[in-house]
Amino acid sequence: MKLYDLPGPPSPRRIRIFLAEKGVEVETVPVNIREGEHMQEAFASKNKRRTIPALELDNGTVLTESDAILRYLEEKFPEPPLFGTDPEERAVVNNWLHIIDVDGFCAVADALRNSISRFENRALTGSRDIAQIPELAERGAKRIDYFFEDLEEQLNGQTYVAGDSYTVADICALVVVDFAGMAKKDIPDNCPNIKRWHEEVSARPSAQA
Ligand SMILES: N[C@@H](CCC(=O)N[C@@H](CS)C(=O)NCC(=O)O)C(=O)O
Repeated sequence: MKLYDLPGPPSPRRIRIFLAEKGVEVETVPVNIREGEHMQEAFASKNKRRTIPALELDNGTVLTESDAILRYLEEKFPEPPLFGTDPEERAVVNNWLHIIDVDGFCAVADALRNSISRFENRALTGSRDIAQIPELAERGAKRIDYFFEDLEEQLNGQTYVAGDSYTVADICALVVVDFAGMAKKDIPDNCPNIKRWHEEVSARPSAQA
């Protein structure tokens, strides 16, 4: 198994934290997306979507989406369970993974990629050139506020995003909250639950991955 990876960007970090929580080491291949290495044939022939992370399995299959990679790794390395331990907990984890991705990750990506000059004509990841839309950056920033509001409410009275156990929902939420910081959206002062939770999950050794 090989993980195409780079320290810094949010999506590969989800996989590294997950692997660290599992105590599993995987061969990694750095792909420097800042220098356009993902557009070169060596990587593009492996992943035509030209994004990281990508996980190349031992049978040659290449998984290109973080969600699929995380679910594959959970099946391969079931201990400790990170997707919940019963149908109800799994359902809440899955529910929140969707919210974190759509309301959190996509909001931050819209805010950043539609405003920063480095992403001019690269407003979406992938092989296509796509123009920035400044209004989407504005809307993204507003959606980050709403995401914080919803996460704050979810963490009220419970330790972790999906309940009393640390799960992949905490990993993905941590990555999104730190990603929001890159868009200059820090945890708002009126979100004590997120602040308490963020301190706790950031203190786990896996958060350094
Ligand atoms: N669908 C992918 C998207 C991953 C993604 O957005 N990766 C970014 C880094 S965080 C990337 O590869 N960007 C390349 C680019 O900006 O062209 C997933 O969820 O795993």
